[in-house]
Amino acid sequence: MPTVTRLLDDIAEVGRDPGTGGYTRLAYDGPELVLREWFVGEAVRRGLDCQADRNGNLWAWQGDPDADGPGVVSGSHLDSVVDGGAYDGPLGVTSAFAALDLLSERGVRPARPFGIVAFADEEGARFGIACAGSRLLTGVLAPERARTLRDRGGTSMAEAMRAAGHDPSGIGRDDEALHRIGSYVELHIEQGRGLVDVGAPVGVGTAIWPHGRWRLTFTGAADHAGTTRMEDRRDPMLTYAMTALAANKQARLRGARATFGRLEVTPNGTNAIPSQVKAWLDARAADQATLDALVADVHRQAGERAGRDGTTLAVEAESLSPLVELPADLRDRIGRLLGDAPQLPTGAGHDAGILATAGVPAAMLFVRNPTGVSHAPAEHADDADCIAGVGALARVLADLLASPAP
Ligand code: HGY
Ligand code: MN
Ligand code: MN
Repeated sequence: MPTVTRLLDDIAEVGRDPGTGGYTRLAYDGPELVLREWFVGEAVRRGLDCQADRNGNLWAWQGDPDADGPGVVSGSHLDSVVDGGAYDGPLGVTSAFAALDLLSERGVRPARPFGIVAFADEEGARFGIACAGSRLLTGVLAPERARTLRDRGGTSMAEAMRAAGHDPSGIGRDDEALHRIGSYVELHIEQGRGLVDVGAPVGVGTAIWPHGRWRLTFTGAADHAGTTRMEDRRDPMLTYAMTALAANKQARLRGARATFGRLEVTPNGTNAIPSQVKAWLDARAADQATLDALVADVHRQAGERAGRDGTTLAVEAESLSPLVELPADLRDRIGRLLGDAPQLPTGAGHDAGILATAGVPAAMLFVRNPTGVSHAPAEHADDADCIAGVGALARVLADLLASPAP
């Protein structure tokens, strides 16, 4: 069995819901901690120096980037969304291990250190901030804000890190860890149908759409579902519902994306008009101006509707990611290596985008996803395409590792 397939098989039951077939591997929670141990085991098996940095990101090094200069790094993340797929994140980590094995089998002797990384809390599914580990590493997420983020059960990120054996007091920008990264290549299952549509197993990333998460709080008046006349209500669920319809229409008009996937209704009773509805908007677009206009329009229309419904609206931006143009020189160097591999943007956020924004030469490789489905149990990549992805990654890494650190 090919290495990447075997490695994915090794972790296939970790955090898997037998009912849905989906995976829930939230940062510093049970299943994700099992995957962290798996990562360390695979690193030790290959004689790599494995340790977590102050932000909970896991690194496995061949060679010493502190002594021998910045290395080449590949990897992704091990955490998932709730009830997500098997490939989003783990395909990048398993492919990095498999590519290292391939290079070793071929007798490739790297001229510089090689690192494999599993970034912490990329999905932000537990604490709400996407790419929390790489944002802390690069200093774009303030340590105090991160420490006080809480999950739905009220556990803070600091408490969760401490319970997992990581000291949260030291989180924050880590220049030493950043300096070790000469270049970063992340392989990821494509979250879309771009490669399917062009019939290619592997593609090269060009850009990551700007995107963000906004928390909308609609407040009204709790009351009886049966005795309160419709005209007497101040129902926040109504204002939310009209906002969701408006967001859908405005996104369609702009070729953008708007999603309300998460609600918190208070008191969440069947026979009571809610007092409050919290709704999280995930909005994305191909460029910043379109995204800004979309979000402004949704905010404006939600406010107008609240005025008509006698409710109030508060909007808070929770996590913002600007457009990332992945560095053209590295992208084109990889393009030349991979010949006719198509180049395409993505609407999904990635740690590669956070690193690129921090000035690290970062690149992405995408592996074909036959249905395009992601963040759902149906997410899938064919073995043959995963193997093609490892081959492409190995080719890229061999080229980058051949030249000594600058
Ligand atoms: O939400 C995203 O775009 C990514 O999967 N974290
Ligand atoms: Mn994801
Ligand atoms: Mn991902």
